[in-house]
Amino acid sequence: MKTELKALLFDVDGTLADTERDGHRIAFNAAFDEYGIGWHWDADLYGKLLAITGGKERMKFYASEFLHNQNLPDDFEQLVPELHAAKTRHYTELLSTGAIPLRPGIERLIKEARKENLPLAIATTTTPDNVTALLEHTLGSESPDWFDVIAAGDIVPAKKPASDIYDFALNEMNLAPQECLAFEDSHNGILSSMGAGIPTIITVNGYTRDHDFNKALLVLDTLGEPDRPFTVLQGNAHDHTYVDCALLKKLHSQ
Ligand code: XBP
Ligand code: MG
Repeated sequence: MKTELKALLFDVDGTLADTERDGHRIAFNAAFDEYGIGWHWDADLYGKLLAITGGKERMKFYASEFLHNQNLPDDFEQLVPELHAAKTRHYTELLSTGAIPLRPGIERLIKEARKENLPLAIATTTTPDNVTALLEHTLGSESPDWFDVIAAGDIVPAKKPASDIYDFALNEMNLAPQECLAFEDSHNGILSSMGAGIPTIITVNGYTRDHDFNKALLVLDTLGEPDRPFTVLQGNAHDHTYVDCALLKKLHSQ
């Protein structure tokens, strides 16, 4: 017998909102300027750096793989957490201006799931403050409470593509992976969600359109809206034109 759909788990960056190029990247550069270290990540370079999830990990990856650990600021290892705290400050300030909207269909689907008493959770590598800031400035100050679990950042030692953050969220909700659906936007993301055994729906973005999603339940450009249909890139959308709970139940029982 098929299990009932009992929860939806959302990634944040790239899935809830297009935060990377015009959000995180801008905040990293602002922190680099603040500390006068002479680094600048343009949009193309940042796409390559997204191979590594987590801001602190990404800075260390840049230093080792792109700068070959040459001419780094003094005490670089110790500076990374400080730089990252500055980056988080710049990023949350940027979000507070309303600069980054939610992606199409996200608010509608979250509100419909709430009406249907379908539990919600977050599983992300980003810093918890970033999640709260995004939710508060897009869905309102109460909205972090809409999620049974917000699993984020350093709460687990191994970030995506490891499955740890999804394993953590499932454990907190006391649910089996087959009782859930995950929403992701990237290869690292789906490795993590499917590594935890959760069937996954992908909405691609500019940085992830060409990633390998062959194990996904469905790959779309966006979740779509009634007046703004999604484009199906892979899988069967059962003649729906936007993602709602009815479609999710069909996909889940597939
Ligand atoms: C998101 C990330 C994050 C952000 C930065 O990956 O890679 O690292 O870019 O966040 P995913 P912090 O969407 O797969 O969770 O700087 O707060 O670490
Ligand atoms: Mg993501």
